Amino acid sequence: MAEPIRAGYVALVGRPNTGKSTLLNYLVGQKLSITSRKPQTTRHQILGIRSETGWQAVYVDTPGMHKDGERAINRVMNRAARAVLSDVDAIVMVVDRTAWTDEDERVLEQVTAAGVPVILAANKVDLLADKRVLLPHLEALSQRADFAAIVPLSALREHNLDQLDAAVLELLPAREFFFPEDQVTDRTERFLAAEIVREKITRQLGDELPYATAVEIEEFAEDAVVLHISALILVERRGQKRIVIGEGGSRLRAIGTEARKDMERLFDQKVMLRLWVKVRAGWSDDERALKSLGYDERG
Ligand SMILES: Nc1nc2c(ncn2[C@@H]2O[C@H](COP(=O)(O)OP(=O)(O)OP(=O)(O)O)[C@@H](O)[C@H]2O)c(=O)[nH]1
Ligand SMILES: [Mg+2]
Repeated sequence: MAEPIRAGYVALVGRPNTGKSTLLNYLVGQKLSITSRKPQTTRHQILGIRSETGWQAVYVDTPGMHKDGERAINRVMNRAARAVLSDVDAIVMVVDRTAWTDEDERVLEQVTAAGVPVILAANKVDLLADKRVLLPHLEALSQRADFAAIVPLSALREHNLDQLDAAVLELLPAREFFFPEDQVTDRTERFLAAEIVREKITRQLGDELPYATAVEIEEFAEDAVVLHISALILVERRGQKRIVIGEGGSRLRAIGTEARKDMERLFDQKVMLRLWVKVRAGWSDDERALKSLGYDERG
């Protein structure tokens, strides 16, 4: 008898910076979700859809859950991560190697409260100097909750990802596909373009401009030869605008060059990218302004 078709939603959750988005990108084989070494890179929930013969896993990348709920943007981001938990068929909780922090503990509380099977992924094992610490640590982790599986892996080096696949597949219910086989995300190309610009800002300027920028796409139009994209970079203060533009416009050019290359790869097309920088004071502390920029629970 033929195996039944399986499909399900799988949330990737964890505290900031554990590698959730890196993992999503490798799972779907495309760079959909932006990543950086700065915590709180992901602000929006994004789906990465993986379709194989007989099964479809709809991965949900979420903003890292963290303790500091003071600013509006942080509250909105925590809410987004929590809201998804009860609606999925499985959860992959991502932790960083052998560390176990208060934030991990809080994530675990939320995750177990959701009543959904949880796979624990111990990511970044490539960075472990002494691999012998891993086994006793994984054993200790298994005491913390009733995990469906515990998988040590490296999203960056693509180690042990098949073991994660196998654990996820076990938890997918027998069900028809949710999305057409060729669809890889729920997000528009405009959204992906804005995120690429934000990634380059975060990577190039993260230390100077933590979380103070947002990106809006003002034009996204295709002619016979090239895709024209104009993006507006919003910052909170004039000094930040100067930093984003840089000496004689050099920083903005570097951001633009990197972003354009990624866009050309993702959209498989030549891209003409224009960037603008504008000050919009207090945008990240005002929940209403965030909503108008698309930062609500749904993203
Ligand atoms: N060495 C190593 N680095 C990794 C691995 N996975 C992710 N990273 C790095 O860890 C950093 C954070 O990765 P992200 O994927 O942005 O982490 P995240 O959990 O999505 O972070 P937030 O969206 O901020 O919650 C980046 O610099 C990644 O390159 C891994 O397996 N090994
Ligand atoms: Mg992320």
